Amino acid sequence: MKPAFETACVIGLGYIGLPTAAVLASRGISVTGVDINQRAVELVRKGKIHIVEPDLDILVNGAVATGKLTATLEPVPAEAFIVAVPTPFTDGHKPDLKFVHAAADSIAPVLAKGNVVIIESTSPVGTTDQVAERLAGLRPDLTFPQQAGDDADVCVAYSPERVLPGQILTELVRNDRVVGGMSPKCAERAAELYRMVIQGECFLTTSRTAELVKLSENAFRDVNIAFANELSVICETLDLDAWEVVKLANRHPRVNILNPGPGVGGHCIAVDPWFIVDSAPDDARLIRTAREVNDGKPKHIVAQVLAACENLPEPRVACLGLSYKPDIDDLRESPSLGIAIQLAEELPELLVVEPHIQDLPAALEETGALLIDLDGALERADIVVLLTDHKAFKAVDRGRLNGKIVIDTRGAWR
Ligand code: SAJ
Repeated sequence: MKPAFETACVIGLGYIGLPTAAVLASRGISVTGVDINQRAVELVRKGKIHIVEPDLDILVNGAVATGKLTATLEPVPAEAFIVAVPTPFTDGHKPDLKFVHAAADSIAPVLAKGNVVIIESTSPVGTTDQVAERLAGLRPDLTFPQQAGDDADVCVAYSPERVLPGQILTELVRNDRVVGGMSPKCAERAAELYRMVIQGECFLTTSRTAELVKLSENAFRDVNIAFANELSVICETLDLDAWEVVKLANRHPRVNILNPGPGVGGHCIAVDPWFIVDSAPDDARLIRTAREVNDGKPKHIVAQVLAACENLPEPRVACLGLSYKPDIDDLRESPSLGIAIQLAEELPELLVVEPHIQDLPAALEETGALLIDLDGALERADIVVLLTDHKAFKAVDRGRLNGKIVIDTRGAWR
């Protein structure tokens, strides 16, 4: 029997698009990955990758070697199009959909009757409808779901990715998927594609519901982390150990407080809740406050470190970790990086340890901060600030911290 889909085109070869393209290809679908970044395209063509994610290099290499995965700068005709491009926000925390719109515009010329277009990029409610409007404007020869419902020539759907960086390949296959169609047939067609590759279940709904489901998942986590972060500041005021309070409270059968930290980073949880705030500013009070609490945490840590420096004639501070969470190289929206930059601007000298990068990002490099290895930093520093709980840092022999001021923002050395 002919498979439901034989060809797919994935727009955006980043943390979501590239693993998705590789997984589809590994199931026998002929996949073309598309990116505006020439270097990413060239690397994928050679079976190599431009991001760090466990096992992704092997999967991409295998898919390219079998001829099932290739990469180009422009979309090519395919039965399914998956849009997995970034959705950043502007300075005023407003969603910036320019990449999604550009992706839609780029696939319009190659669309054909019977195709399905799926948006995976995290997007404000109504984005899928907007994409379908753009496509209809560019292709008056085809019908779209807003015009013809289930009878449309092209199906349009929204299905959010929900994979955790560091475990993308496992979660891509195992997680359940919410598949929202602009019509029931659109949802069903999109689900047919995912069923070819995932072991989790597909839950079908409307595109607008699926859009808010995704935003709600990340806003839920953000609110819960904000609770932990607020509690940690309260504990400091009361001179209590926040991690002990959390650990003991979590012995209650219905309590599960998350870990306090230096703030919330990454391109998802620190961004997506603002899309809800933007859609319903008067109603999203808790969601907005959670963002403010989490965004306020780095400033609090900087003040803590500077206060510790005041007691030393020539304080030498080492920041351990720049990535937004452990054992990855992703510095996007990282509170650890923000803290290091602020400290480097305030202090005459700052040592930085980040085993997952070769060079400091420009904003930190400009301050004169020095990237060194863990041993060197522990030898030289009198104040050690643990910002990201990489495995290598957690394994540090506590004896090496004796005599130093330790600011452990993750509770990793308790
Ligand atoms: N963090 C804490 N304390 C915690 C948990 C996390 O401070 O107890 C911090 C982390 O250090 C990090 C930030 O929160 O800076 C976010 O990390 P994360 O591991 O919670 O999530 P992400 O951003 O890597 O991935 C999230 C996931 N969403 C949810 O868990 C609801 C993932 O499933 C999504 O697919 C992803 O966002 C996304 O792409 O939207």
